[in-house]
Amino acid sequence: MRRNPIAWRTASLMAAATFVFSASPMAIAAVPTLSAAECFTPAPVAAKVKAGGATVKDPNEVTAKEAAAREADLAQALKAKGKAQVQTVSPLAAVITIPVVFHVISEDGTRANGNIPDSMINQQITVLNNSYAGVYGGVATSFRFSLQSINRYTKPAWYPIVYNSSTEKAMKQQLRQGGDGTLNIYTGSLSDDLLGWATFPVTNVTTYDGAVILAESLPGGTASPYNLGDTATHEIGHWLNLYHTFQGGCGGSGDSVSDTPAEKSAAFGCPAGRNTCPATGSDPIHNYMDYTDDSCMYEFTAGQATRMLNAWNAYRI
Ligand SMILES: [Ca+2]
Ligand SMILES: [Ca+2]
Ligand SMILES: [Ca+2]
Ligand SMILES: [Zn+2]
Repeated sequence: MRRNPIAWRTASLMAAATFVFSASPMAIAAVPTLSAAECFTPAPVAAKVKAGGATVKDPNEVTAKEAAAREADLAQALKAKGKAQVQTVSPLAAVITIPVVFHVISEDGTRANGNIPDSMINQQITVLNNSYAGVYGGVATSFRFSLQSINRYTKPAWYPIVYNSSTEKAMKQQLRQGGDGTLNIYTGSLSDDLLGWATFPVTNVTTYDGAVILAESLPGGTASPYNLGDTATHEIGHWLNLYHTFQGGCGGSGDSVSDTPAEKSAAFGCPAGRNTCPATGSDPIHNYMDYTDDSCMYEFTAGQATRMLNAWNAYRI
């Protein structure tokens, strides 16, 4: 990805600091391979960045080791619940409606500083329902979304929301609602040029669980070309256990989904015909789990739908 060199220098310093003082993604990457029996997976975080955006460390990067540990954990968690691995999804037979709680964080109550209107949130829910139903393209997944409440907070100390900060953790601890299958979404201005980040599902869901989304990326927002609501679509894909389409690059098991062609690196904009790996198929630039513009991404695959349903069965019910 492209980075502003000055911003990247600052970000590198921040990365060094977080490595020392907190459980940063770098620290997580250093965790040795976990056996399935240990049944423990750290809660890594996945994100989406703007083209040219700097980031502390691309938080989406999961090492091959960690991906392998997570696969073993998924199989173990399904077994522990006495559930069989689903091979294909019949969406009409398995519609799961996810309760959604919105937390709108604002610095001072103005739209410019986070206080987005209800209309943007309602449109976001519509976009989520359409994207996960395959209305814009791709397959229909099992998932639909139901808005439970919109909670507003004017609190300068929480603004902007700083990725992996003690403030973010404390805020979520105070605000998170519902059980393992309740989707808590936090909106605001974000650190590190990030569009959003989300937690992957784990056996023991904590108060850190949820998705953080740039407020102006919601439909009708100002974050063009990322203002059609697909940052939320993407982050919720992570919340349901999907990796980026470019996870692992051209080699290995990639994103652990067989029907998404391997992709060497994130795609930005909408590069038609991009083909960065020798494996069959052009890069999946229209997939919600790439980094392309919102107008360019419009599909999930059958393999992703199956992966999400298995993760739901393993971790969120
Ligand atoms: Ca794949
Ligand atoms: Ca290819
Ligand atoms: Ca789209
Ligand atoms: Zn991501």
